[in-house]
Amino acid sequence: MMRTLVTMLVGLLLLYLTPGGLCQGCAVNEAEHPLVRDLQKKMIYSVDASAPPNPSILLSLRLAQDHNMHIEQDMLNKLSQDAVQRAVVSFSSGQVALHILAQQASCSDPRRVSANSSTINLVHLLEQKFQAELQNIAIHGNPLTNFYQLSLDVLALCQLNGRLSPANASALLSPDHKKYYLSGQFSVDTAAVAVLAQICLQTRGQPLPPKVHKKIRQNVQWLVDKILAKKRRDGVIGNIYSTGLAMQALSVSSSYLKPGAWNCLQTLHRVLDEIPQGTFKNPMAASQILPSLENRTYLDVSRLNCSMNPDNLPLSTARPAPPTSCCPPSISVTYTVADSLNNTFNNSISVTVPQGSVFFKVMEVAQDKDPSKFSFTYTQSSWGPYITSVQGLQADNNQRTYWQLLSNGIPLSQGAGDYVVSNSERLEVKFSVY
Ligand code: B12
Repeated sequence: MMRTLVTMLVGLLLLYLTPGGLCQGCAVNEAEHPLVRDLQKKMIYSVDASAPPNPSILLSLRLAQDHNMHIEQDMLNKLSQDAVQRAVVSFSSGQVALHILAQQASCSDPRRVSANSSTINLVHLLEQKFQAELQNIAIHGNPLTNFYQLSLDVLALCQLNGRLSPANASALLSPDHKKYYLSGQFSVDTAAVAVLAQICLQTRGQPLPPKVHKKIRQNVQWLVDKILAKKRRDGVIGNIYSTGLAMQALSVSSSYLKPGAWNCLQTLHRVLDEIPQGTFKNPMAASQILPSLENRTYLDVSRLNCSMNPDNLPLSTARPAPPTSCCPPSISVTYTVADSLNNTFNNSISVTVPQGSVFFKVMEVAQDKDPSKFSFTYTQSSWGPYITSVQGLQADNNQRTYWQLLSNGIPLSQGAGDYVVSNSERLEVKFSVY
């Protein structure tokens, strides 16, 4: 009896002390693993050769258990080419950070990325872009991008021992409404990356001065508590698209969690249930969920041993054809565009589209019908088309304005290129502040 009790206590203690602590064993089991392989394959097949290569995809493939070394090498070459050609002028700081993590995860030196007889030092470039972000905060009060990207920057500079003062980084990522709230909602994604970045600061390099150590502990505790407050009963944290990053954050900060505060396996199973429903069909969504299914985090990129990877993910040469349904019936939706900040316009139209159409299609049909009211522009981003203007009214980062997508008055958790509309739905694109 006594011996059983002692064994149980020792077991619990070990569980608590091991890295990943509360989340030990929180990875898919053998029976569930085909779901992960499926996600990996879909992600690889959905890579669009005409779009810029996406570092988040290679990063997540590198963190997986199974590998297709040929595909990963090909992606790495394309990323290197893109970086030497465009990084200096066209990449945001967060894009440089993701490229650094993808290179590091591929055991390639981000300080010497070579392609087409040019070489670029991405760590040096990130140091410069990070300074430009800080300067923009000093002048305009907002970063050039956002605090999600600033957190990625700190994470990448920390992992690569780049020029970064932990004292300044901890002040930058301190609790603040403006940093961690978007449109009045706590951004779990931003908080999760900020946790990863600060756990990196705590565990890498020189020991921190006690004051900085304390500050980082307070920051992480605040972020972890806020993330946990966004945990829903079914295990989702924030929404399904922030859950993967939240899982990474919580699994590296187990010493900040009270026992029983989070049931990692419940969250994992909730995520697994969503895979067959196509919830992660957007390759970005897949890339952000994959590491947490394998109980891996972005902090593991420096620990990967590339020569030990099995080359065990064969892909058929023919891509699976996208499902086609002939001649779907038509559905009708109401579509509104409104400037809710200056109240300069508020126009509605009824639009008929084939069943199964996405929001973007509705916008195109409305634009064709009445361009003076429904014209719009977009940029192609890693998540798909990002709406930048309607009726010539442009979103502006320095003013914190954007075009918000809503359905029946509720903000969507997917973009215009992914959200499938339903009959009689009231869709809206609304000029808003975040
Ligand atoms: C910051 C942010 C925003 C900012 C972007 C402006 C800014 N200041 O940077 C604001 C608040 C405006 C915003 C808006 C939206 N966002 Co947002 N956003 C993010 C966040 C936290 C970080 C993005 C980032 O910087 N990535 C790093 C850089 C290096 O990558 P990037 O691809 O170059 O980043 C750009 C694009 O991602 C783009 N962007 C941001 N959000 C979205 C959403 C979509 C659908 C698209 C196509 C592009 C896009 O802006 C980034 C900066 O230029 C992510 C979180 C995450 N997990 O990725 C959510 C996230 C990408 N957003 C999301 C959503 C749903 C939206 C909205 C559709 C919400 C809405 N109902 O209107 C809108 C986009 C509408 C439109 N106009 O097309 C979801 C996407 C999920 C999905 N399956 O598609 C995410 C994952 C958050 C979540 N967990 O729900 N977003």
